[in-house]
Amino acid sequence: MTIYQEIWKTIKKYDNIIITTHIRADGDCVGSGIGLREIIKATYPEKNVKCIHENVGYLSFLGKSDEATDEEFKNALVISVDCADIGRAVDPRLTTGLDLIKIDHHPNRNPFGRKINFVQDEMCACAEMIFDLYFVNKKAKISKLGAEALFTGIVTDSGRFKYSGVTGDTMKKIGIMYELGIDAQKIYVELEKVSLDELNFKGYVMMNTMQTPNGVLYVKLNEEIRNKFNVSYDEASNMVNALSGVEGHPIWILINEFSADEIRCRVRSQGIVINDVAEKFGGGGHANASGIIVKDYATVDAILAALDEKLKK
Ligand SMILES: [Mn+2]
Repeated sequence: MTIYQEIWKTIKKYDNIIITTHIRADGDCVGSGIGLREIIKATYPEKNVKCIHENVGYLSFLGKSDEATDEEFKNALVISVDCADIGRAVDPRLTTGLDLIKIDHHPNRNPFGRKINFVQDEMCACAEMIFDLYFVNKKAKISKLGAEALFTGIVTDSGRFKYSGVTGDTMKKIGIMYELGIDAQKIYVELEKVSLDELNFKGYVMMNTMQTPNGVLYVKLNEEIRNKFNVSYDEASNMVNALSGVEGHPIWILINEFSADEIRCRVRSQGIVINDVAEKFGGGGHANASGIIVKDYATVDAILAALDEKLKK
């Protein structure tokens, strides 16, 4: 039996299914969650399927999170999507269900699924895996919302199809989504909306970007700056992309002080592996996109020094 058949067999067995995502929601976790819910609902209309996710402004076009009681969790099959580590799960009740399946595309260091841990870390988005789950099952159906949710997951996690995880297969799946009637133009408009505050904030980030001796670009943000431009912590973190593509600066890092003793670093690179540095400092992620949470600026300086070492030639 393939892993897909195993997952479908498990889904078939349960009347109640709750899908959970990860904290600090992004397009892929919400897109994967809603996509999977829509697939199961369209395929088995009699089942009660919910998706629990954080409600994020720029993803509101996909709909609000469902709600589930403790009792509902206890009587449900729980499927976690796009969540590498159980500590990052959006709802701690995911372990209280009748069974727990993990579906994810990050390195599988924490296989918290009970029997099924379906992990493909070469995939550019978890939504691509969810699409496969739909596509391999000839009896499976999907709604337009489901296809749009999966499209959103792939578009956001692949940086608009620019990252290395994108393959011919990815694009074939996108082609099928277009055939399913998705309104891609509407989705791009939704994803790319910015407020005037965000525009001004982007200007601040660009003007205040600094570099280490060998050219690692970095910018430091804190609550005072976020408040000045009226942007949320997550909106500020997403600004890491504003530092990308600068010629001769293949590593960049956004340092975002979450609270007095919690400084979160988003490290990105082009062509240089940086998750080894992230792991050394207790973080992790992909080869070119990692995150690290530290307690003080002395550690931030050590991270900058370690990344700077990579550019020393
Ligand atoms: Mn993802």
